[in-house]
Amino acid sequence: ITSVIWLLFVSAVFVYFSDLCDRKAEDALDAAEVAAIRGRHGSSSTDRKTSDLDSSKTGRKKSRKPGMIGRMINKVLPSNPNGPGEMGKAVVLTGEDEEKAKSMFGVNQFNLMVSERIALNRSLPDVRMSQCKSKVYPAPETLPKVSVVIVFHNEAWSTLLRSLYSIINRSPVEVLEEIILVDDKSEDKFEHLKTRLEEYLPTFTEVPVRLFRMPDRSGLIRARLKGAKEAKGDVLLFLDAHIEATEGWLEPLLTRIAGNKKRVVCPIIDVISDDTFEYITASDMTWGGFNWKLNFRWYTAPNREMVRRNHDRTQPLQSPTMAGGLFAIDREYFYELGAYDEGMDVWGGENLEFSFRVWQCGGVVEIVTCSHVGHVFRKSTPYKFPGGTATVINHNSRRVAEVWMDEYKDFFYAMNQNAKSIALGDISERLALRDKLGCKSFKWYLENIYPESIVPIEYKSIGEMRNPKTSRCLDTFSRKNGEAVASSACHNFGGNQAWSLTAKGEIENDELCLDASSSSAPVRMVTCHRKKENQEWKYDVASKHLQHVSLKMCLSAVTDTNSPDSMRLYPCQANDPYQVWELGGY
Ligand code: LR7
Ligand code: MN
Repeated sequence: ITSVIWLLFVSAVFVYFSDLCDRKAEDALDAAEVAAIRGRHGSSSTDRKTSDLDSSKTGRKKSRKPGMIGRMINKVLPSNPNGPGEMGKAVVLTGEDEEKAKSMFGVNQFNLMVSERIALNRSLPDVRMSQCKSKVYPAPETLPKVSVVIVFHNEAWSTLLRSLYSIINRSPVEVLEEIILVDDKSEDKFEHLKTRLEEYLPTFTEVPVRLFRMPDRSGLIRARLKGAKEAKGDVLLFLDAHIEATEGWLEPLLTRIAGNKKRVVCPIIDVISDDTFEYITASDMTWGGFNWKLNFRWYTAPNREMVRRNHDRTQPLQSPTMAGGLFAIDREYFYELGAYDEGMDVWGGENLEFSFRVWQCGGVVEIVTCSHVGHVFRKSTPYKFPGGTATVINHNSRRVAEVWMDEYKDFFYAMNQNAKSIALGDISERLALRDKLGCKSFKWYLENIYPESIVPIEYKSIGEMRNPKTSRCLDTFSRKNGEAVASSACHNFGGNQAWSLTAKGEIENDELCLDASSSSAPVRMVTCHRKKENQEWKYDVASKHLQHVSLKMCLSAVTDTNSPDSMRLYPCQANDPYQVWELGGY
């Protein structure tokens, strides 16, 4: 996420918008226009039993001509080409508004006031590569039908509804079987998600929008399982509840699945600014990876992937992992593969679990670069994690590591010693699934799908690096790329003191490698470049020396008086206790 977030600061357009599209105007429109549509399509809110939230049973008919995009809705919500946020432009508040917006920010962890000013059916630029626009896809009626599944907990009205409008208005009506909403027991104070939502959904006359409610807060994983269970379409398409689909987003995704049902496909996830709601296009050269903590991370895709695609950027990019929130999968294949791990709570981990499972068990994860969907990226979560954030995330990640990662789970635990003490739950069913599907090893996955991983494929040690003389351990102190490495009292918690000596002779902590460029300067931590050079070391088992290969000098735990809080190389000396290093897990 972080690699994309900086884009948010790119060129804000400072325009002042008056109150022409505030909440009140919107509400008035709701009542009048809703009545109009109901009249037109012969259904009314009284047709619907309140106990039955499934609004697809309200006798609505698809009224669009084949091949026609869902413009009907645009007739209902007038479009205002000069309105705030149109064409994906930033909305910047000033004065009192800005103050008020700040005080509301925490409710959703995005700028709710800005979101509410923007039309629910706002226009967006067509951000596709030009060659994508001229591609010809199979006729919509020949494509698999899709059930869109959106789960939400405490979502804002405007972002949820804008998600729906963008999907309906920018998809061929023939392929949309339904949109399934699953309310993961939003809190009562989110009143708009109750009756107001139930009454609004039948106004979507083009596509059934069905609402289900979880009886208890179940987390996004089990909420999605509920949505999937209700779905009738050939393809399941999961989306977060604060997205905006762009022109032509759906056809390329479905076409890939129609060609091979073992493809699990994601759009490019563009950034909708959490502050201005500006639509910012993300790079098509980015793929998904993960770090030792088992956080999903975006990285630049390697050149070999460009070569595989004959340098055609419109060809789908095979990605080691997916972000998790926005993807489509053949419905039968979803179940063949084991759906989701029901033992996972609230948020986190399921995206890596799904990615590993797809690859290890014979499928493919792709980013379809001709499909763009925007997502409101948030810097923190607005809702509670029952059981505690770290506990929940570590629980989920442990399940990923224990079921799918074989010996490489040691990297996760080295980063996260605490995780070991957190309950794992029963994983026997997931292990049986892996067995039943005859899935390949994690090593196979690293070798064949993700050789660029920062989890090294071949390694000699993973654990602390201790100097017994001082009982101090090599420590990153959470410093960043380019900064000096240091040592501190060994604490046995891993994390900043977790290091791996790789078979290539790198000494790495997550994505940073020990790097020495001169015999007089502090040893630094630099993003691993895999070219040996300043990052190649040799460990001598007999002397326990750690020698820098090109400088031919040894790492010493002696405190460098010239630059405290750093470490240096010294001429290698037999029997110097400060040059002795014990590598955990060697
Ligand atoms: O308990 C919950 N119940 C829910 O229904 C917690 C969340 N949710 C809903 C929530 O309302 C939202 O619609 O689940 C969806 C995802 O939660 P977000 O939007 O709060 O989190 P996120 O955008 O950071 O989530 C990313 O990582 C998650 C890990 O579990 C999921 O995989 C999300 O789907 C994923 N989102 C994306 O991939 C969008 C791109 C972000 C990136 C990278
Ligand atoms: Mn999200």
